[in-house]
This record gives sequence, C-alpha cells and structure tokens, in this order.
Amino acid sequence: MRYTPTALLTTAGTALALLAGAGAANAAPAPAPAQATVQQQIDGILAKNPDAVQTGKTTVTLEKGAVTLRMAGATGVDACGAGLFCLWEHADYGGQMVSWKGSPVLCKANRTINLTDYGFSDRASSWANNSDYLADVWEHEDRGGRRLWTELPGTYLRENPDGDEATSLNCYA
Ligand SMILES: [Ca+2]
Repeated sequence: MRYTPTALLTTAGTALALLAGAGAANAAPAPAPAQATVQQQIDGILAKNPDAVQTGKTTVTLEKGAVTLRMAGATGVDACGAGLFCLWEHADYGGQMVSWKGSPVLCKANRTINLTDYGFSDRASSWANNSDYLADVWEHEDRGGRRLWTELPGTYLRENPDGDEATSLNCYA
C-alpha cells in the first residue's frame, strides 16, 4: 500500500519523459534525413529501371541519357538546357527537376512517358519546353484521364494551374 504513491510518481515521470522525447523528435527535422531521402529516391528509380545510371550525387540518367533526373539543385528555368523539355517539383522552376531530350526516338515513336517510373507522379508544378516538339501532359498513367496541358516548342510556365496532377506525358512533332 505505501508504495503506491511512488509507483504513481514513477509512471507519471515515465509518461512525461516519453512526451518530452516525442516533442524533441518532432521539433528537430535534421538535414541528414533529407539527403538520405534523395538517395532513397534514386535507389527506388535504379531498382525500378534496369537501364538507369546514377551520374552524380543527385542525378540519374535513363534510356542512354535521353532522360535526366536532377533530384536537387536544378532551380531556375535556365536549368532546362537546349533541346530538353523539363518539369519541376515547385512553382518558379524550383525543387527537383526531370528532363527529357526531345528526340525522334522518343517523340516520333509516339511513346508515353509515365512519371510514376521516375517517382515524379502528381508533383510537377512548373515546366519548360526547349525542344522542337510539342508535349501533352496527362492526369493518369498511359495518357489516361484529362489532358492537363500542352507545351508548345519554346514555351514555359512558372506556375501551372493543374500543378501536382501530372502523371504521364508524350511528345510529338
Ligand atoms: Ca495524376
């Protein structure tokens, strides 16, 4: 009987310690896990695409260089080079970028690019098209659902109104 108050105090003390621990964990989002996330994303892409090659800390190319993913540090519309069409994670050409070479192999063969293959589905918020081809962007895989927007050659948009919905695209002459 006389140990009961002590037991209660101990229990209460443990509960407070647990709460304090949880609070500290939530309040400290360390930068290290963010780096791991980029590598984890790259690992996922490498696992899913046998032809994918990691070309740098934050870059992956696929399909013999036709597709380049830049998982960080590709901010600004100028990051989308000549002949490429590009999607960015954020408005104002920020965050991660995925780009394709507008090539006959890709665009005249009328292939569909599924952004799910690159971990980029429902993420694109701005885009640029520096290729000689048009591109249609779709709501679902395999050009399914609504056509969200069409990119004319030499055009770009800093904040797409249908942001975070794009899941597939195709390019054509
Ligand atoms: Ca979608």
